[in-house]
Amino acid sequence: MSLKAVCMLHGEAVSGQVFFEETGGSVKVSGEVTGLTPGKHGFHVHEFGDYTSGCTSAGSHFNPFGKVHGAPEDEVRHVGDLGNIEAGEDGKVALAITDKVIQISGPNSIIGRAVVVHAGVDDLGKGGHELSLTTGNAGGRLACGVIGIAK
Ligand SMILES: [Cu+2]
Ligand SMILES: [Zn+2]
Repeated sequence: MSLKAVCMLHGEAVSGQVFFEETGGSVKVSGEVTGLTPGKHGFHVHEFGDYTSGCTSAGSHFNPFGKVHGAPEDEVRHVGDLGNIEAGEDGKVALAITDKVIQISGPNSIIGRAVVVHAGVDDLGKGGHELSLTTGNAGGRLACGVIGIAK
């Protein structure tokens, strides 16, 4: 049996649907994001599934172990660090991510938290900017949504 979660992304120009499926120690992320500018955009799970003041209320990257920001493949990363998604000329991304750190059930569960898509590129902690080790300096929040249990 696999566990499933879903997140509807809402923003001014950007929208999307994100599906999560956990099987055998990894989570497959699929779905689509549209309305982006072509190129890379930071893509993270943030701490709070809270939209009271828009995407700002989602807080920081989901980081239950107090680590620094990194790339998805790094040993040291936030649980929520899913790196970048890359939009084509049509502004669309077909999501195809497999991650071994986020979980649908367990200590790294992302249920009730938020997905945020950023205006800029996540430098994966390596940009040398003062924000590199906290946010990847990925800029503003274009769209977000709360992650829920899917049927
Ligand atoms: Cu983010
Ligand atoms: Zn991070």
